[in-house]
Amino acid sequence: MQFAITEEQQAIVDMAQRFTADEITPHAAHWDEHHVFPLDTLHKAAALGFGGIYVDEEHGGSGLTRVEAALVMEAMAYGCASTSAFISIHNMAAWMIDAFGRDELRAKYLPSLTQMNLIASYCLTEPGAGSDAASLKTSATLDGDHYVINGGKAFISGGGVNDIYLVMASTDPSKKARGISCFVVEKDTPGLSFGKPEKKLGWHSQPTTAVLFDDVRVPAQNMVGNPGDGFKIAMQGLDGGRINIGACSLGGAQRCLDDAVEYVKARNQFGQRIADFQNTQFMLADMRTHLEAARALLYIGANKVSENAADKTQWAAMAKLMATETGSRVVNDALQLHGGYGFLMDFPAERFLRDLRVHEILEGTSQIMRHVIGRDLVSD
Ligand code: COS
Repeated sequence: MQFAITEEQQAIVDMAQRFTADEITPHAAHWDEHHVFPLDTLHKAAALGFGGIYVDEEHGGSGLTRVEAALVMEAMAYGCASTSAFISIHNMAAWMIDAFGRDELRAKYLPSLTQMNLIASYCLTEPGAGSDAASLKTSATLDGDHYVINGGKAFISGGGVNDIYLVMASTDPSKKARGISCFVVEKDTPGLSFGKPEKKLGWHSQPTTAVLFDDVRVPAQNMVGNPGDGFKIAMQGLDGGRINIGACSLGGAQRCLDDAVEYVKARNQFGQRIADFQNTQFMLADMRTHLEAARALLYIGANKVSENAADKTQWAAMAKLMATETGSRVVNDALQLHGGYGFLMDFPAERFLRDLRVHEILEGTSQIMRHVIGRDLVSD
């Protein structure tokens, strides 16, 4: 077990932190307030190799591990958790094509995906199939050399703006999870449409919409993997996605902790810096301690996923559970330390509070993480 990051990993962190300081942090509040989708910034991130961090180099990926991916996501989330998470979802979808797609599919899409000239969405959730993802109803029926997709997906990040949709649909409803298959669907395919952008608490730098399928004909060769593989592909995608979302919470929380430290040193009440009250120091101490504990767990989980360990799913779930819940708590405490100012948009804490809240819900709720961890403990 390794506890220190390598020189190469530190160089990647330095690069991601410089990119964040130059290209993300100065604009994040504006993106949030005005709901700006920062496409130029995404292209700049891709130019640094962040569009396919754990995609093979053969098709333009960076060929790195989940540890480096988490380090990059954490660094970018220090500026904007929403934008970092958006890039994470794209990375997850690109990896699914790379890991499970046929050579022609990989060659067709990956060079553009890794540059983020094409951006990908992950489409699993439906209005009636959230935590119970295998109960999805979207169907794909073989008709000659095409599948015809009907149904609808909900809460899709990048809906309407992204170019590629990785869609989980049932090709054999009698088999539930084992009857689900995964397809690449291009945005301009006839019959594909999008709902209105959802109005959300946070994650304002990316649109979220329903994705609707009305007799959408997709070439059979656009299936990722084999018929019936889709649920496992989706779940394996999420193993890594959950690590990245946890890393986004760590990055956002670290930013708020750092801001809080500066604030309490500058703010005077009762004739002294509020940093000099023991209550302030104890709060900061708890924030730092819990954040470092969550970080240690997350990077062990990232390593487990990189190594394809047999228990990687449980570790990814523990990492996400701990990082997202700790992250939100740390941000909430940072906001509290800012007093009334923390409630204003003049300080970033309220934006991070809103952006990090959904990390406890999406890519598997905290309750589903506990289910994944707990059922494994008691299984025979
Ligand atoms: N990696 C590989 N295979 C996996 C897997 C993983 N992480 N998780 C499940 N599978 C496999 C199982 O091994 C099983 O395979 P077999 O049929 O060969 O036995 C199959 O997939 C079905 O799994 P399971 O029986 O666990 O399915 P459940 O319906 O019980 O669902 C949960 C499992 C609840 C864990 C799953 O539905 C889930 O993660 N839900 C949350 C969904 C989610 O995160 N949504 C967010 C979407 S992105 S915002």
